[in-house]
Amino acid sequence: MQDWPGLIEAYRTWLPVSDSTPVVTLREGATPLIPVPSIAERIGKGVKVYVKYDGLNPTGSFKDRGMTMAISKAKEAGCEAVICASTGNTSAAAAAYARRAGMRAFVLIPDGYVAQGKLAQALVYGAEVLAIRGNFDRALDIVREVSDQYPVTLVNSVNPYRLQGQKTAAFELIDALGDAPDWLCIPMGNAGNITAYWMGFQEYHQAGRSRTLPRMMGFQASGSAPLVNETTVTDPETIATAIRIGNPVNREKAIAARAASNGAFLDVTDAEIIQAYKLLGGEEGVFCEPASAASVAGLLKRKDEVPAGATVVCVLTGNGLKDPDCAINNNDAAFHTDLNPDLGTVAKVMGF
Ligand code: AN7
Repeated sequence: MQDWPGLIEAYRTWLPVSDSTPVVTLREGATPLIPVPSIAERIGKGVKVYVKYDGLNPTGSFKDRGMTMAISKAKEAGCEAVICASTGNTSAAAAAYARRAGMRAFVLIPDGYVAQGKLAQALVYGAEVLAIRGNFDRALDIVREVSDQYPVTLVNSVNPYRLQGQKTAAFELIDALGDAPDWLCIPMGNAGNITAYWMGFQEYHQAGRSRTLPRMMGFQASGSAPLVNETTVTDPETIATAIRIGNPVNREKAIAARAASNGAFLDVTDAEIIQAYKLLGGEEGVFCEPASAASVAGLLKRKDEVPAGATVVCVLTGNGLKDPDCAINNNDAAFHTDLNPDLGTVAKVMGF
C-alpha cells in the first residue's frame, strides 16, 4: 500500500496551492467509510448506511482537513501567529498545525464548555489558551476584532482556505462509492462543514467524477438550532458542546446548499443524540463524540423519508475520546466496581 501523503498532495489540483506553498501536514484525510448495518436495519427498505469516520484524523476531528490548508496558506503569507474561537476541535487542530509550522496559536474558548480531551490537546500542542466568561459566539466576535486590528491570522471557518480543505471529504466519498451518496447527513454548528461538502460535491460533479448530487441533510441540537428555526440563539445549550453555537457564520451558504440540493434541516434532542451515540458505540463499535451522533440521530428521525435502496452517508465529525465525561455518564454498560479480588466473586458476577 502506498503511503498517504495528506490531503493537499492527494488533491493538489483541486486546491488553491502552488509549488511555493509550504505544505503543513499531519497526513490528514483518507478516513474510513464504515458500513453501519444496525442503523440500516432500523430503516429497512434495502437502504445502505455508512459513516464517514473523520474522528480518525490526526487530531481526532474533521477540522484537520481545513487546518492543513489554512495553516499552509498562512505560512505562505509569512504569518507568525494564528487565532481562533472554538468549542474545542478547531482549537486542537489550530494548535497542532500552527505549532508544527512554527507559529504561535491563540485560542479563545468558552470557559467550562469545552470537552476535556479537546482542552488537553490544545494545551499539549502548545497553544495559548484564553478561556472567556462567555459562549462561542462571543469568542468569535472577539477574535474577528483581534485579527482585524493585530497581525494575527484568523483560522475559523470564515477563513476561505478552511472550507477548501474540508471539501476534500466529499471527494473521498465519491472516490470510495463511485458516485455521490443519495443523502449526506451532517451535524451543523457554524455550518462550515456542510458548506464545504456541498462545494466538493459540486466540483466533482461538474468535472464528471459523479453522476449525481446528494441531498444535504443538516442537523442541529434542539437547544442550539438557529438554522432550523431561522433565528439567532442567545443562550445555546446542548450536551453536544461542539455544536453549542447560536449564530452560525456560514448561515447563508448553508441555506443555499440546502436549497440547491433539495436538502433539509432538522433538530434532534439531546436524548436522541445520546441514543444514536450509544447505538454507534454499543452495536457498531464506532465511538464518536455527541455532536457527531447528531447526524445519525437525524437520519433515524427522518427514516420514513429515505427512498428505498438509497445510499446514505452520515458524517462522524469527531472522535468519542474527545469527550470522556459524556461517555462515562451516558452508557448502558455493565460496570461492576469494588469487587473482592478472587475467582469466586468474578465468576459469580459473570453469571457462572
Ligand atoms: C465534532 O471547534 O465550531 O458546522 O470551534 O467540533 O462546520 O461548525 C466545531 C464544530 C460538528 C460543526 N462536529 O461543524 C469548533 C467548532 C464537531 C465539531 C461541528 C463541530 P461546523
